[in-house]
Amino acid sequence: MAEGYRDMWGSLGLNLEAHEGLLAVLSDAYQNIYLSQKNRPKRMQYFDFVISEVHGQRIVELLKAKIDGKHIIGTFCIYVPEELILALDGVAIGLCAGADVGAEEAEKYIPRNTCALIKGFMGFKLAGLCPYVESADLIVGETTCDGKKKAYEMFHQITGKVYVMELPNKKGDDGRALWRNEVKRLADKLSEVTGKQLTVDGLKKAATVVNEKRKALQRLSELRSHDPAPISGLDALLINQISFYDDPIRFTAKLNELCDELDERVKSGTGVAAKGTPRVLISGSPMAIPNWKLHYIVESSGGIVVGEEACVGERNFKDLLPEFSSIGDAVEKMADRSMTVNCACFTPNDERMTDIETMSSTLQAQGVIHYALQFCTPYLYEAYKAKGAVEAMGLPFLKIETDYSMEDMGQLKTRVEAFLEILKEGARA
Ligand code: BJ8
Repeated sequence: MAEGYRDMWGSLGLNLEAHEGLLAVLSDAYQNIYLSQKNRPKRMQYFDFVISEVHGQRIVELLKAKIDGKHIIGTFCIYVPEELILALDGVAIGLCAGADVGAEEAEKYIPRNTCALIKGFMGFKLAGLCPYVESADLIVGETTCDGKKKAYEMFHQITGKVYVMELPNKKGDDGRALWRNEVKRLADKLSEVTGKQLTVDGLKKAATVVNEKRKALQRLSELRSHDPAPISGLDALLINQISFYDDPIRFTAKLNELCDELDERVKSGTGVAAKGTPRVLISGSPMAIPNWKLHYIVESSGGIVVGEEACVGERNFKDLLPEFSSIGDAVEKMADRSMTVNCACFTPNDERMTDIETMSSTLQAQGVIHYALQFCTPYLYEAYKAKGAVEAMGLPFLKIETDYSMEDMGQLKTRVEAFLEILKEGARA
């Protein structure tokens, strides 16, 4: 891929040598983690192709969209309504990073005890490795955890492109009113950047595109409830990660084709792992691309991941945007829809416990692994309540705190293997 895109990467100001090194490492990791899986659905080929071109063809498409008058809007949080961006002729791109890159550079701006996700997006930019940040016309941040809201100050200093939305800490009426106003403020900001005005028609078209994407992701999620599982957790995670980058209409069509194949697998009892393989729900911090670490450990240790109670996962698609009749109504409904995302940055956040319970039973999970990035205070705190909720259902619970490095792989694998043994014993009893 590299030769054909060198000029484009150079024009975006990437560090060409470091960037080629990164692509080579990622390609090896993908080969070892993804392409070595047995019995994958054929239609995963499309998603393999998207990954192979994630810094190539997709960036060509974004730059072409800019020439055609569209604007690229980067986001870090699913609270930012994607419909609003599309309705104002924008292209929405998720910017979270899931690799341990540029940490030394990042630590010149942010404290060492910052989570890997924040260090990752700062590091990617500072090391000259992120064509998405370079292509973006506007980057929308939000006041979620302390780390993110302070990092955005630095990120704005570095990129000059950051706009921050104020997210409430509580979900009551005052919080809802604040957030509705923030969504309205974002609409004004996007209009200013794109030079376009909101229309009810434009909003309806955008709502259809994003709701269809959510429905396809819901369909995938439902298919994972079958035993044997028709698709690996690794592949399902990858699809969820790609949903933040790919063209939404094409993505939805390709995902529905894959789901048709999975329907056939379910009918014929074909799985990626044998019936009775221990089934695990993962709950916690988001796993940005290319963070495949925990799924890989679980699935290379004899288990299968059947769902993610996470923002790269169920929280992103579980609720559709309802119908609306005017621009004001649409803005309120978009704001209210995102308020159903049960992020640990809220207090209290007991609805997340209900989500974990519901997903565990719908997906027939036999145990829950709580995953939090090191230094992610909100999710590390909520692990305590999650343990109580999961154990009250009679299911085993494992708490994992890790980062993007590979140093603790051996130790994590030992803990996960022991956890899977408990699930097997539970199934035998
Ligand atoms: S709605 S989870 S996408 S804020 S891992 S940066 S919380 S210290 S990402 Fe998130 Fe929106 Fe919430 Fe979802 Fe902070 Fe934790 Fe780091 Fe995190």
